[in-house]
Amino acid sequence: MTGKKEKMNLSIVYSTQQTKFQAATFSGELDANLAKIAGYGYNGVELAIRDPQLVELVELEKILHKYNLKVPAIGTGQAWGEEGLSFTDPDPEIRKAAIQRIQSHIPVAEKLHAVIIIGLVRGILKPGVSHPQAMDWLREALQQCTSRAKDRNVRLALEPINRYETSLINNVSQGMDLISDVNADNFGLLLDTFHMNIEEPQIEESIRICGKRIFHVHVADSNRWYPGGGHLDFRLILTAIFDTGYTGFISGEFLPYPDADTAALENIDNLKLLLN
Ligand code: LER
Ligand code: MN
Repeated sequence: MTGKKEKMNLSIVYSTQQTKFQAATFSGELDANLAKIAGYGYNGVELAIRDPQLVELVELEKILHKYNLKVPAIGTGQAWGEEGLSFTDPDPEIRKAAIQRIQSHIPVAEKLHAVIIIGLVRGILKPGVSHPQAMDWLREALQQCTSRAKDRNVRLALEPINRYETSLINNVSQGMDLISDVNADNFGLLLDTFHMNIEEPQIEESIRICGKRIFHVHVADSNRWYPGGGHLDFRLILTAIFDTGYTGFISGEFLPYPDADTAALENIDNLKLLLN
């Protein structure tokens, strides 16, 4: 593999609260799950956190330290999924609450050296809201959040998400346009291979276009199973990612099929095999 990484940083999504989101492979008892994740060979865990107020940070750090796990990224989509908070809601109070919620992640992200993910908290196009209006709200919200995060050296990564989940930023080209509009060094993209397979004309070319703006990566196969469970070519995809100079984590976000443990093991086995 050109652009080969000697040691791939591998993480997997863990939800700190119960969630309806099906592709959070692990959720539930913290210590037991992090023990499992580390035992499988992962060196990181991506934390899905609905509200940082609900997280016992000292306890969390203790357990992360015990299992020698890093936290590359914090997922925030449950604020949308469970509470309906979004940057583009027609109700200004909801938009304000969404901005405050994302800003409340900044101290935790700073402590854990994690990127804050902007997934569905950007919202969907609600009835009565025009696309240009939603994009204005989105840009303003991101400017407020990135400028607050900058003081703490925290980065934000917006995830292009496929058209069946939102109509706001589905692909890399729209994401890169938003990056130039927001105009902040600490704002980049999270590339998710499941969404890319639906939306990108050519996955490796889109990865190349992002270059240094790749702040985080989610892997799932074409059917959102673990890599190897579908028909994506992860050798080509990982090569393109590492060729940009990316040294961050490759984070598994896939369905817990046939079960969470098998999926986590298959992911790590299959990705490590690509290095040999
Ligand atoms: C979250 O990372 C994601 O990929 C979305 O599909 C969530 O709805
Ligand atoms: Mn994702």
